[in-house]
Amino acid sequence: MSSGEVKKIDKETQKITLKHGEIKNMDMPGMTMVFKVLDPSLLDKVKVGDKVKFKAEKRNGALVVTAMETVQ
Ligand SMILES: [Cu+2]
Repeated sequence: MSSGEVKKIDKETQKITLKHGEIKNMDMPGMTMVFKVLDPSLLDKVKVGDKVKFKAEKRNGALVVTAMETVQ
């Protein structure tokens, strides 16, 4: 899991903007970027400003969040 902070949620397009730390499985440094979500219900569990842990994968050329949970 990688850590991040929710910056924006777009339920219509099923996308989330995360300010994330290093994502080791994708060899990516920290940055703010937009991800698709695998399951739109993931977006119902978080709100802007939440700190989250998430798993991201490349699927059909897009970066997709496949799991996400808030952390205290
Ligand atoms: Cu990134």
